[in-house]
This record gives sequence, structure tokens and C-alpha cells, in this order.
Amino acid sequence: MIFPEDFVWGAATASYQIEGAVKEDGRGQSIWDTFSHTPGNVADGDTGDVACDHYHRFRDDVALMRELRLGAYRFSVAWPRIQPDGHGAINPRGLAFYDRLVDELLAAGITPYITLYHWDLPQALEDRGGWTDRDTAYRFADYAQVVHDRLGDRVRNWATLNEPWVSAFLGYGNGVHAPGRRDPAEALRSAHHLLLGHGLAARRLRDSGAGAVMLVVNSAPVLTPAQVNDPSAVASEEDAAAVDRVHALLTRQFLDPAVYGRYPDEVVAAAERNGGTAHIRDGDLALINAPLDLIGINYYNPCVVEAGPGLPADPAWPGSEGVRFAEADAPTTAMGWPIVPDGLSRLLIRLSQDYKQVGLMVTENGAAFDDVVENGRVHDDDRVAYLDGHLREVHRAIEAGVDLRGYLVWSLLDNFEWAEGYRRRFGIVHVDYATQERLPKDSAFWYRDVIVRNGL
Ligand code: PNW
Repeated sequence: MIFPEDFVWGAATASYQIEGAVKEDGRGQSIWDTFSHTPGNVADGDTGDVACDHYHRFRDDVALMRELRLGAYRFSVAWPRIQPDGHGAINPRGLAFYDRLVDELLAAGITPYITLYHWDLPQALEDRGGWTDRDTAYRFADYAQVVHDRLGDRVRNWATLNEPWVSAFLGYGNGVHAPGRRDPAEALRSAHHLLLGHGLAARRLRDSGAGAVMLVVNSAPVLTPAQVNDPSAVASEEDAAAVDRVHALLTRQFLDPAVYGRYPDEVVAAAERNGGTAHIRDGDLALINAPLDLIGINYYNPCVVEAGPGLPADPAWPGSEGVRFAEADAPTTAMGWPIVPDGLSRLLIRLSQDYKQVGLMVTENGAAFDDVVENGRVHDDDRVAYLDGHLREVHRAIEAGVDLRGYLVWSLLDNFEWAEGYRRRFGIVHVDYATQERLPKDSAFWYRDVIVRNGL
């Protein structure tokens, strides 16, 4: 199974999950500092204060990436390192860190992919309303410009937001993520302002000569329970309506405005039932519909639903009244997430049909398992099987004609897994948090061989 010649192989991380050094070199506070330091929010009271100490160890980490033969590395920039207050004054020491990181990557022959926002909003902006406030979108575009001005001579690939669905609906809907607010109207407003921020930033990046502008979404095929193991299973009319509505809330809510400049009816209806649509101003959709080169897809598992007459909306899913979120009949990872590899090919094929003119890239895929270190090795056969199964589906999608540019594993390192803290390990490289020692797992060596062969 050989992949296209120019296929991009790499790994991904995010600033708050790996950097640590939260008080260093003038970094301001982010909503994740506040949230993780508030008891009860993160498993075991973990915080990102030290994380993988990547801020100090990035040279070693880049050397490791090189040994693993990664062609690309997707990382995020911490906005509060660049603008401690979220606007105005620029912190040169924060920019200098990413400058060093980029140079180190380029010297190692690794192509950097920058994500501008992977959830660490400056706390100062949250104090003014965070993403519920329209101004945050404009602040984000200014910040994007600052980072591009400094790194755009060496970095061609730019993602605006990582997973705006998660930012809006776990941050402001069910409160499982920072800033921990729980209000369906605020969540829907936030989703719109995130999109507006994307559009404003995407246009600024494009006007400044960025190579490729990308929006990264968490997406999934939405399936009935029967369709998990039988793609041809026919859904009842009621179940099919639940599937379509959840697909609109998860994926089309973000990609239809970005690619076509319109909201799905289901999203407008959700807003009408939750605080109204006044925040969607005339002209916003045209701004959101900025030229886009690539859609980044983060895929972990399918979303399984059926009709649930009379059920209230799930707090993470405003507009999901009458939907039952169901379990998949499939083995699970340590996160409890079902393992359904062909969900990835089904998703990629659907998205390539729905958003024809935009290329796709898998910007995250991977799994947490309960790894054990024995005699200096981690025999993570479960992770190898997960990655192997999903890469076969990536290949299948390419064979089916999907314009798929690359695959980035989540994650390079074990790291701070948000509300789950450090107890969930997604890395292909094990991190001993007591010593900060890095130990490539069997999956890392396996992945290196895949990259070298450009195939399975
Ligand atoms: C993604 N959900 O997060 C993120 O981009 C990563 O930072 C994260 O570490 C990785 O996936 C693994 O979790 C998600 O509940 C978190 O649907 C939660 C959900 C989806 C994605």
C-alpha cells in the first residue's frame, strides 16, 4: 500500500499541552491556566504548568522528530506568549521562542504547520467576555497578523483555529473545557465569533502571502448504531433526521460558512431557540467565507445517534432536542472512544464530495491506551493496530479519489490531555513526567518505517 509521492507525514501537538514554562519570558495567563488551577476541573488536579517542558527541551524534541523521520510538525502558538493581554503590546520574547523553534525545524528538514489558536485564549480577553464577545474575533485577526509578520518568511502552512466546535461547545456549552461556562446561547454566539475570527484572520494571512490557509475541525461520520458495523444499514426516517441534524451541528456549522458563506438551517434554528440570531450580523458570512486552501480533519471516532423522542438537548449540542447519543458496538480506547477505522474513509469521502474545491488533510488521528514501560520499551501493539487500521482507510480514501494531502498523528508526545490531565497518553513517544525522559514507543518505530516506505 503505497501513498502518493508528495504525501505529508507528520505529528501534531498544541502549546498548552506540551510547553510548560507558563510564567516564563513574559507569557500572560490563559483561560487554561485559570481553569486547570480551579479545583474539580481537571483529573487529579493536573495543570499545564510544566507539562512536557517542551519550552526548554524543544531542541531535543526536534532531534527526536528527525530520528522518527517526520516530514511535518504541526504545533500551536500560545497567544498569551505573543500578547499577554490579548491585544496591543507584543511580547518579543514570546515571538522569539517560536522563531527558534521554526529555525530548528527547518534545519532538521521538517516542514512547520502552525495552528494559531489551540484553545489557550488570553485570560484578559475572557475577562471581557471571551469568545461570546464579538471583539475577540478582531483581536484574533490582529494576533494572527503579528505571528505571520514574524514567521511568514519561513512558514508556509497556517491554520487559524483548531476545532472551533470544541472551543465553543465544551468551553461555553457543557463547561468541560476552559473557560467552563454552561450556556447554550453563549456557546452558539461563541461558535459564530470563532468563525468570524477565522474569516478575518484567513483573509489577513492570505493578503500577507501565506502559502496555504487551513481551518481545522473535529469531524466524524454521524451514524446510527446499526451503521457502525454495517455501512449499508438503512436508517428509519426518524433516525436519518437525527443523523442529518447532528452532522449539521458538528461539521456543517463550521464548514458551510467557511466554504460557502452560509449556515445550515439546523444551526439557525438552534440559535432561534437559544438567545436568537442578532449576533449574526449582515455581512458576517461573507467575511467568514474567506479563501481556504485546506480543511484539516481531526478524526478519532464516529458520532452515533438515533431518534430520542422528547429528549432535551445535550448541553454540548444546542439544537439536538429529540436526539439520543448512543454507544457504538466497537472496542474502545482508554478514553472510552470507540475504534472504528472505516469511519475515517467514510468521513473523508463525504467531505470531499461536500466541499469539492478544498483539499483535505488529516491533522489529527491517534489514540490513548494504558501504556506500560517494561525494560525500556513500550509495546503499544494496540496503538500500532489503531494507526495501521486508520492509515489503511486513509489509503482507501485516496484510491477513491479524495484529494488528501497528508496525515499527522496525534500526538508526538504524551501530554496534558485537557480535562483528563496526564493520565491519558496519546503519544507515540512516552514521557516520564518525573524525569521528562522521552522514550519512543513501538508505535513510533513502526510509524518511522511507514514514513520511510511511504506506505504500509
Ligand atoms: C482533540 N470531544 O481534542 C484536540 O485537538 C487535542 O488537543 C486533543 O488532545 C485530542 O483531540 C485528543 O482528545 C478533542 O469530546 C477533545 O469530542 C474532545 C473531543 C474532541 C476532540
